[in-house]
Amino acid sequence: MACERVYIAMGSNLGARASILHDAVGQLTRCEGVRVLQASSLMETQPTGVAAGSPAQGDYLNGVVEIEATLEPEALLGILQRIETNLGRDRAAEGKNGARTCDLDILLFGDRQVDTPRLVVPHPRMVERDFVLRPLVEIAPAARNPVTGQTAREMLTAWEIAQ
Ligand code: PH2
Ligand code: MG
Ligand code: MG
Repeated sequence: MACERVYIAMGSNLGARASILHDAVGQLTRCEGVRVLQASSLMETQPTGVAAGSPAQGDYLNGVVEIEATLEPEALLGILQRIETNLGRDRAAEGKNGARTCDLDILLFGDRQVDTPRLVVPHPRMVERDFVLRPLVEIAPAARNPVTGQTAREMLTAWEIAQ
């Protein structure tokens, strides 16, 4: 199976955020079929998309990890969900956009496009999220979205113009 360059967004706004995210990278390092290449710095960001009337949430730490993967996207998704669970994530309890100990989302998977009920790649909301684009630009400004043709740098510039 081919080797793909993959970017994964990380977020945490519950518990010991920095050590949880470092632990997530450590667990990725030990996964077969995954080679961690680099990780961005962690950025403190305000939670977005919190539904009106739902409990207040703490700020997130967000970052992006670059890996090489010799796995299929769905297999990598399974690994990421297992790491989230290992790090205390309880999807059943948290609700949509609720606070979470660890969220790991596939942003880009080489030039692959995936659209299944479980997984959509490139991540459809990455262009709206500066908490994803800023750390991505830090480590991979030239990473390209195969659907739009935009680089990470161009996506962040477009986000900034739209504000
Ligand atoms: N993740 C969300 C919803 N809102 N806001 C910030 N600042 N950071 C996140 O990682 C984040 C969010 C859904 O996964
Ligand atoms: Mg997620
Ligand atoms: Mg997410």
